[in-house]
Amino acid sequence: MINDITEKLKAMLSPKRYMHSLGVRDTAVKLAKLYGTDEDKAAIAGLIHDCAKGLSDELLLKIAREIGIETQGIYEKQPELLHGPAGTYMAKKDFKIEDEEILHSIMCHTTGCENMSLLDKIIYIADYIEPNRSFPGLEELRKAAFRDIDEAMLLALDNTIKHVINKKQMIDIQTIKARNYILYNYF
Ligand code: DGI
Ligand code: FE
Ligand code: FE
Ligand code: FE
Repeated sequence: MINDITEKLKAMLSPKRYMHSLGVRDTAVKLAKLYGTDEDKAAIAGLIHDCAKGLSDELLLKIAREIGIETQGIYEKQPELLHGPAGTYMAKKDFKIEDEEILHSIMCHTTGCENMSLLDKIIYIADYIEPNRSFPGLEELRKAAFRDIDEAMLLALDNTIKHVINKKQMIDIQTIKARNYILYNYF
């Protein structure tokens, strides 16, 4: 099954995005092993998380409305924030994924959300630190990821929020909820 998924993704994504997906898969499996959660789920979620990355803004908005997301506001301006939820929709429809934990981790991989599961955190962090990534502060985040996943979550969310502020973009409510959830429960 995972071979079919991999082949299909390779055909759908740009070579760079495909390599990123393999990186997220491998990093997610390492983190799953370390923190003791299902490695197969981590592999599948890591592999497919960006399956909706190639969709047009129009299609992202259309799918979002179809699954009941209010698109007025931030998503009109930044439809790319919807590639997680749209990815969940495609994972069900095109990749026949039914596992709710996998689907949820794809849904919230860009912003995070409240009550993130261990698998959600693993996919969020693996997406951030996989070997093809490079940005200032990455090494610190990589170390944190293998020491304390919640510390890594806070670092990653803070980094994203700073980045979004510097670009004068809106902060997604889910990003705020994710950060408050981590701070409230783990610090
Ligand atoms: O799809 P990837 O590039 O692998 O990574 P991703 O799905 O984590 O998306 C990262 C992008 O999402 C990054 O450019 C910052 C953006 N992002 C995350 N949270 C927010 C945000 N952008 C805005 N405007 N607001 C947010 O709250
Ligand atoms: Fe993504
Ligand atoms: Fe991410
Ligand atoms: Fe990604």
